[in-house]
Formats: sequence, structure tokens, C-alpha cells
Amino acid sequence: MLTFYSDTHRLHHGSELKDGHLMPCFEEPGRADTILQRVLQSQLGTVLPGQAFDASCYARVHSARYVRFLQQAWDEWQALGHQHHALPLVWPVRDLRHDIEPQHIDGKLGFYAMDAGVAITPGTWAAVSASANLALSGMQAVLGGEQAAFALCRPPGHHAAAEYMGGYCYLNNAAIAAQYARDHGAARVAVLDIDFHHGNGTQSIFYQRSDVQFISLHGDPLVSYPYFSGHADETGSGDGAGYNLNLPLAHGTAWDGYQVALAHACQRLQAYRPDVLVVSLGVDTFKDDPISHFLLDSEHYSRIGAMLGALGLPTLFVMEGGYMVDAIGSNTVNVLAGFSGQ
Ligand code: SP5
Ligand code: ZN
Repeated sequence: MLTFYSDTHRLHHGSELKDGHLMPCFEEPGRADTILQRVLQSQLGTVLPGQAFDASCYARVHSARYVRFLQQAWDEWQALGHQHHALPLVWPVRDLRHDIEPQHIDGKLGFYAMDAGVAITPGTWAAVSASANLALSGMQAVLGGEQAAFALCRPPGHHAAAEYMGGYCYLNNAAIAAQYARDHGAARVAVLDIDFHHGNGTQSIFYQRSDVQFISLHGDPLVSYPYFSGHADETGSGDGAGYNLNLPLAHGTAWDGYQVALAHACQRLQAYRPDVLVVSLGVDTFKDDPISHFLLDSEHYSRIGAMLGALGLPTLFVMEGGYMVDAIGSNTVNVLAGFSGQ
């Protein structure tokens, strides 16, 4: 399996609120470093740098003004004399106006963010665009005939929707890759999201479409981030009715419960008969993950990989979350090796 990786991720490490304190984000550069190290140690295959893509590829799933905001936010923030990271602090909830884009950067940050886990730093745009380019490079390889590819994306993407960032995510790498497949010959694309957190951004982007199926296994939003998305009754609307499947699971879910849900997801994927599968691969379902609440063990990641491999679909894996840094390299590679029958 080809892996796509770029060092540019190092330019981004944000800050977030944790239990009322501003702290360096759990989503940090060491994550990608450990995963890369494990990929290199294993017999997985070649690691490639990926190539540049035009920002118009991102604007197939994000709005043009949102992409422009991401590109310009640091400069606007810095122009006010700020040196620390930019963070949103006011949000247009419920009956507040969200039909007018504010001019002031403080307003724009809240307008384009769902939470305070998405700091803008000097290197954020470079890192998020490089991350999306890895997903696009991986998809290009799969469309070119590779059975599978792994985009070692950092920052992750699945919480980012058409017009907002959130949960460490800025550009939705998986959605951008899925759309690229649609634009280059695939009639139907499925996205399976196995990160612990609901992939609200990916769901939102494809919610009204039948050409991209979205399936997610995640912590029940009644008790898990992102709290406001991911319930089982979200099944798609309009043309997309029936093409969105959420499988929320209780805190404390271990392999026995997890594998039943994953088998159900696999059945639905098979019934859809996609030309390409995109897997939003988060390994924050691990028992020792510091911010999540499932109880999977390292061996279970091999079994997840084997179940996905049995689908026999051209597959792009896109890295999402996973914060127990010592374990995420082996857990991630276990999925990929399990998929490849190793
Ligand atoms: C890509 C991804 O995995 N994003 C996750 C973003 C989660 N952000 C909020 C997490 C809040 C968890 N608080 C847990 C406190 C643990 N003591
Ligand atoms: Zn996650």
C-alpha cells in the first residue's frame, strides 16, 4: 500500500481549551511522526510526498469564501498586532444572524468555527492545504489503479463542513478526496468514518446527496463530542434520504459491541456498491485514548482492517484522530496491514 506523507504538518500546532485551561492541542505533530515511523518499520510499502493541487479542488466541497478565510485569517489576525494563536470566542448560535459575514477577524473566527479547538497559527494554512493534498494524491493513486492508499493527513478533517472548521479540522480531507473521485470517473463513493467522534463535517457535506454514502461509528453524541450531530435518526434528506447511516455507541463500548456495528456498516457498504471507498481512519477508539471512551485493543485494529479488506473495494485511508501517541502508530498500521492481509 502506498503512503502519502508531508513534513509540512509540523508548521501547525494549535491551542485548545481543556477543562477551562488554554493548553497545547492533543492534536500535535508527534502524532504524524509516530505513525510515519511505524509505516517505515513495517512492510507496508512505499512512502511518497504527494503533489500540489489547486485550492479549487477544496472549493468543490467548501465554499470559496471559507477557503479564502482560512488562507487569510493569520494575516488579518497578525495585522492587529497579535502574536499568539487566533481563537474564536463568539458564535452565531440559534437566532443570531449568520447571513452576513462579519468584517472583523474576531467575528469571522466565530462565523467560520463550530468550537474553540481550531486555532489559526502562522503555519495553519500551509499545513491544512498540504494535508488535503495528501488525500487528493492518495485518491489519484487509487483512481489510477492502486488497490489502496494511505493519506497520512495532519491536521485531520472530518469535523470540517462546507463553511466551518472545528475539532482540530480545517479542510475536510476525506470529503475533498471523495469529491475528487466523483469528479474523475467514480459514479458512487462511500465514506466510512471509524474515528471515535462523529464525522459531522463529512455528513453535512454529503447529507443531501445519493452519490456519496456516509456511514459513521462513533461515541453517542448525548455524551460525546461533537454533541450536536451523530444521532441515529440523521439518515439524509432530499436525494440523500437513506444514504447517511449513524451508528452511535455507548461509552465503554469494547470489541464485542464494536464489531457488530462494524459488520452492519460493511453490509450497508456492500449493498451500496461504491466504486471507491474512503475510510476516515481515527484510532481514538483505543482503550487508552486520553479524550475518548471506547475500549478497543491493538489487536482489534488488525481485525477492523481485515473486515474492510474483505469488501474488496479500491480504498483510500485518510488519517483522522487518535491521541494516545505511543500507540497510534501501531494501531494505525495494524488497520492497514490487516486490510492488506499481512
Ligand atoms: C479529529 C478529532 O478526533 N477531533 C476531536 C476533537 C475533540 N475535541 C473536544 C474533546 C473534548 C474532550 N474532553 C475530554 C476531557 C477528558 N478528560
Ligand atoms: Zn476523533
